Amino acid sequence: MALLLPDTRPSRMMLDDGALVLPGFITPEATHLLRIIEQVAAFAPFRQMATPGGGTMSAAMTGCGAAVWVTDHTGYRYTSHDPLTREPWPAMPPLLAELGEQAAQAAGFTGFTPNTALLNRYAPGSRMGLHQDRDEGECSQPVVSFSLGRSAIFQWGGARRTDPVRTVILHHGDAVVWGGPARLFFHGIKPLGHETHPLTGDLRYNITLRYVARTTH
Ligand code: MD6
Ligand code: FE
Repeated sequence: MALLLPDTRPSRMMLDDGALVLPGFITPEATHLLRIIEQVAAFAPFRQMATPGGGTMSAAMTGCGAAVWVTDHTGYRYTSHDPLTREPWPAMPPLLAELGEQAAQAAGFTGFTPNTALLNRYAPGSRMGLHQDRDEGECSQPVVSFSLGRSAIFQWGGARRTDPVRTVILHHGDAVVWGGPARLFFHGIKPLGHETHPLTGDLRYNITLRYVARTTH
């Protein structure tokens, strides 16, 4: 019963200059965040999006805020409307933006004003290949990520795809923040195993908060 063990990890783990894990940072708000995910998904359902290469994303995605990252056979972009429902994406819940700002602050980034939250849902076997977050049209603000439910193995590389990759386990309640010199570093998620979490069963959710400056309809 992992939940009954005290969390003895340090309150911050540096990955690189500008990148760190804040273990347990959002644990007190975890059930609230899971409820927010449910509410967003009721309007903008999770879906496995097509990729330009002809495949589909392994994780199911949705989001909220002024714009949300989408992919289809034509490429990646941020849209103001959900291509599935043709409605505007659900508004950013104030708690999400506040927690994002607090996590960024704890990591030394002041003035983070997230206007998009991407929600990822991982089932057993779901993964996210090594990638950079670089469709935002600006890099001055950090990315803040919250992990909920099942744990996952996070891969942390460097500025080049071929740089050595380290692994870190991200648990329910953990936040990761990166920006500054690490803002465009490669990272990914290894295929999820089959254990279960008391709150989410065999699923893992990830919320990434960003500031996006470049948006289409
Ligand atoms: C995930 N996250 O943790 C995938 N990107 O499920 C990301 O790709 C990610 O966690 C940018 C910043 C934080 C992240
Ligand atoms: Fe990413």
